[in-house]
Amino acid sequence: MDPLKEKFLKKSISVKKEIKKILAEHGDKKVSEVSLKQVFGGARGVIMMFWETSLLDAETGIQFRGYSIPQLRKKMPTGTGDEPLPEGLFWLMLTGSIPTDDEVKWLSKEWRNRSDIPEQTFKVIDQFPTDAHPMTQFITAISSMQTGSHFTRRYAEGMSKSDYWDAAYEDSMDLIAKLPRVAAYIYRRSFHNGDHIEPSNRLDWAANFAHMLGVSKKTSFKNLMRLYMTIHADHEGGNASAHTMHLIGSTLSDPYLSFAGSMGSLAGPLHGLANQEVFKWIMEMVEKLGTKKPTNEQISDYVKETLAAGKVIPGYGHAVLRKPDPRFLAQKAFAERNIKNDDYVNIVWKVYDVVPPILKSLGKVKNPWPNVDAHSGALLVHYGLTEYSFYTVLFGVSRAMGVLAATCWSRALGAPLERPKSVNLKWVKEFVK
Ligand code: CMX
Repeated sequence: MDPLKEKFLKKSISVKKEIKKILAEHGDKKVSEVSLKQVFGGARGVIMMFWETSLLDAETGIQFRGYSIPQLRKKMPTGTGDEPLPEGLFWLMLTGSIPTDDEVKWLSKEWRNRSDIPEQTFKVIDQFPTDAHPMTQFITAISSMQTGSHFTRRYAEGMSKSDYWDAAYEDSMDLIAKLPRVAAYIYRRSFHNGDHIEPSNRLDWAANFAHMLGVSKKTSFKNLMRLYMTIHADHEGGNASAHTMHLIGSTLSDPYLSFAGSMGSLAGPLHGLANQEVFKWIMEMVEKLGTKKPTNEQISDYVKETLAAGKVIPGYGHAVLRKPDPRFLAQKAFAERNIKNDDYVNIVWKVYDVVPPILKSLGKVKNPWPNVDAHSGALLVHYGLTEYSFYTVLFGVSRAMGVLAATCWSRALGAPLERPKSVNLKWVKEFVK
């Protein structure tokens, strides 16, 4: 058994025992009461799911197994770069422990070994017009790789419930290993005339992805990809892409099909597609104003026009967070360390000054602060990745690690079919009487 699988098995057996005991003693305790407003309001704040890999606090932001992003930047192996390696985060999410340098090196190699793409996947992608949205190509490519699912094959062969975790682990490792190449293939065919770049057989997972994208040879671009892939990976279980993964996986649909569904959620503009929308919105502002150096007053007018047109300010607000997103702040700190005097980075920082007071003044926006999507576009454009319709695919490659680690946990803990209750208007009227 491989070292990560062995550690995960040991950890999941002890967690399963602990949960069994807690449920036996406290299973009937109430964790939340649901108001009618929450029934109509997207179930905000309703606790109804177990998600072991990360926990989101409204004030302090995301914690991966108890570690904040600044703590991860200090404690996680960085390999040959100076940002945490996503391999380390995946290890942490599965086992609860920060891996050693050697463990992370093993995982980089393991993912390289599993990264071959089935021939049909390239053919399927090639059937799309090159201007098909990259997320459409990505979701289809993920489904096309499902023919290699261990989970589906073993289920058909009569796999025991006690082995679900093992098959989910194998699929998760394969899928994560393959995604950067698939994503880079989509990028190069859509925006670089199909001039593809072969993977390296020595780079870590995120650096290899940076290499295959081929937009910049700078070491700091590889570091950006390491940071980007780490901070976008997981945001507890209730966000739309994670929840979709959890829901589909609970039917024992395999990790490939669950992940394809999860990416459909990520492709919505209120969720992951917001990173595309942010940059589109900034480009339109620059074009309208005729300058890449707008004043705060000009930005303020543009923000007010956007709101007056009945649109949201992309990259701002959050369903749970009530402070600037630490993932935004981590990207800002990266720009401060690595990028000097970039017009688009400067615009993002000015927008950060201008937007919160305006959103606060509306009196209805619960969180006027930037979320993860407000910054990434300006960093990517700096390195030459200007095609913003691709940005959500980057988010998706990273998100795979969180939702697949959580899927391994769900299968190991025997998570049942998810089936909350819905009601109709007749029920509501009788209830309020
Ligand atoms: N700009 C303008 N209005 C906003 C706003 C924003 N950025 N954020 C919230 N509001 C509005 C809502 O549209 C809602 O208005 P109505 O009552 O008229 O419908 C009101 O403020 C209350 O909303 P809320 O409770 O503060 O926010 P929600 O939990 O309902 O929604 C979110 C959260 C993220 C969908 C919302 O803030 C938004 O639309 N933001 C812009 C899109 C975005 O950046 N999404 C990315 C989120 C991070 C991610 O998943 O990647």
